[in-house]
Amino acid sequence: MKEPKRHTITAALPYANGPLHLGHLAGVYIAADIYARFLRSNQEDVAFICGSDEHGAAITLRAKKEGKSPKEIVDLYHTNNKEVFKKLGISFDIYDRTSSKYHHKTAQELFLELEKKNAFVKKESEQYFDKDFNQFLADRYITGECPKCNAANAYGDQCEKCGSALSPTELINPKSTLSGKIPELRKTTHWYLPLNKHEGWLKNWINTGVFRGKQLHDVSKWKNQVVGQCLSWINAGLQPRAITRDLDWGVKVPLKDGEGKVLYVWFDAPIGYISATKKWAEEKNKNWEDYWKSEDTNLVHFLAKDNIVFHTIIFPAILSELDGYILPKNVPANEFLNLEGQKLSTSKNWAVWAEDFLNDFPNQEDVLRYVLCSIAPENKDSDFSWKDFQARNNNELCSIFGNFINRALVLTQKYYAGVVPTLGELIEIDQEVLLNLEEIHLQIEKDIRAFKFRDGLSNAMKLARVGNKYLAETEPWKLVKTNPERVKTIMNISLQISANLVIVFEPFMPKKSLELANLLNIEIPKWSYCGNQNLILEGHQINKPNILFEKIEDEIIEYQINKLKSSNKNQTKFSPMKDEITFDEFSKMDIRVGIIKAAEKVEKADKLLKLTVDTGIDVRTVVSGIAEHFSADDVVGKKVSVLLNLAPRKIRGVESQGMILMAETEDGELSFVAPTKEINPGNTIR
Ligand code: B3M
Ligand code: ZN
Repeated sequence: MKEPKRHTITAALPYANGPLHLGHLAGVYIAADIYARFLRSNQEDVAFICGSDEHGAAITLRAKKEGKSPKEIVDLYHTNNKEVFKKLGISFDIYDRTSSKYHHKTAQELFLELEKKNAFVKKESEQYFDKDFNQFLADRYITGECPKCNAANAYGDQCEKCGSALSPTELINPKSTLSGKIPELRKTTHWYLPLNKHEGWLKNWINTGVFRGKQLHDVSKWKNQVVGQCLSWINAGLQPRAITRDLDWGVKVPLKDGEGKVLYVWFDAPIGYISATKKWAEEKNKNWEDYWKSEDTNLVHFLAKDNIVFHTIIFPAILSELDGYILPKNVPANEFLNLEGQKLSTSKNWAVWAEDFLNDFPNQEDVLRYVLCSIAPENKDSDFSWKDFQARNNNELCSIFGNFINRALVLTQKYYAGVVPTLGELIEIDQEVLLNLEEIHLQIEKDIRAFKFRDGLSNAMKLARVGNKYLAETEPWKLVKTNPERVKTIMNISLQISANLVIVFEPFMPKKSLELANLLNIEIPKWSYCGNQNLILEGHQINKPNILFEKIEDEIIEYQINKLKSSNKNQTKFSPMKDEITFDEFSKMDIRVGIIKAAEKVEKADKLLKLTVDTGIDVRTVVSGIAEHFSADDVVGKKVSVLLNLAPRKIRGVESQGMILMAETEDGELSFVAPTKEINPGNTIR
């Protein structure tokens, strides 16, 4: 297969229902941007497409919560998110929006084209309806008990606790989120995409890359988890999927009998890629069809794992029914980014918001890009922590990359007033370094083309390391008096490495790359110059040195950690409330004040203490898992609360008769629970 030189790169359209956080960036946008930037640097033809997804329940729910209209919500977040992407250097060719007239028109045209081709089936079904609000309920407007894990408050389309995909009628005890009442089932008619009919070719295409007899892509280049997810959907059997909804916010169904209905958000949103491309092409005087209908165009969708099925099954099914459209060449979906060891959650405010980062760390966007790419959840979930962020900045960007550049620039300034010295005779160490220069960039290119951006970045960093080590080993500052010719060669080579770093870092850290190019007084060279040993000519004047990266102090990091913890809406800090019990159930427990008379460690059990407890009515043995917090001596004489009527249990061969109640902090510290005034053992606690 010949590699095409034209690329349509899409990044999932973020819902315009809230601000962007680090999870979005690490999951989708940084990876997509690196890919797009690399290809542009390699002078390939790129359309990098994104925009706001402005339909669906995500938007209307948010509007309702804030007492605003959906339009007000999408206007606000569309503008904000667009700005944030720009500040982060995400180089979309167009950042469009799906509420635009242009998109509505495109989506309606494609719907009609499909309708004409009989790509849909129309079906009547029963759906939940809220009588008080006189409307059908979108999946997200219905909550109830999850039939799979029994969590309360699962949504009509998904349980957030166990991740199962659901349909509203599966929920146990469904409730309308509008009126809070039990919704009723009513008949309604919708257009369905009969995915069952597409099952065969989809399965074959995903397994082999072959569609209509043509080898479209190399399956071995798809991520395992993406193929795995697709196949598990397909193997479970594809069902017809409704692509219209009874709603008034969205793209209207352009048919008489479609009144009061709109296109399902997951039908119109991917079409948003197409309408955005059309609009961009119009503005740039290009032919949009080159980007969607030409077989030598690479269509690549970047997104997070919860969007895989829409881009590998539903959208391809739609594309396959339309005239001449290509299918995605790859869908390099990422997994999720966690935050400080916990699942990111916008509702619980357990998130680092991109806008906050930009305000708190001015001019350090690229540090964020660097860190998020280094830890990107490419093949499994990964974790962002502030301490790691600091360490990567201080120990990698400052101590290696920054240190090398600074030495190269300062010494050139000092010895030659900033004029690039002549390259003299090369010795082994020079040749080795120059060889590295050539090899590393080829590796980076390979990594990026394989969507292994973490590896690519780590190899770019390797080049900085090579430079840093080269200067540390050759020690030009020691040779300058004794062997000035040798120093010229060393400095020339160091500057060639620096110029190469401009190129290889451009996709990853575009602003730093530009800053470095400015320091070297060069334009950012195209990728094809990578590996070149004569990027900066002898006699060229470079600019005054300036620090490229600054250390981040502990206080700054502490501040961020505290900010995160204090804005967190607690839910994640404490275990969730247990299921309700009756008073009778509670009063079955016999809890009393007791006093610990003696204590000893349980043999071969680090956590256990064997306590002798005077309960007022008897003296008994209780085994307690507190040995990591208290020594035997600490606890003798302590007043405690004891659950007396807990069935005896053998713990490590010792029979425990009851349980000592302990309070536990979120950091796992333990404290006895005891009366605050003198109360004798045997008295009850209720
Ligand atoms: N709006 C993003 C999400 O699920 C969704 C992507 C649409 S891409 C066509 O958060
Ligand atoms: Zn569940």
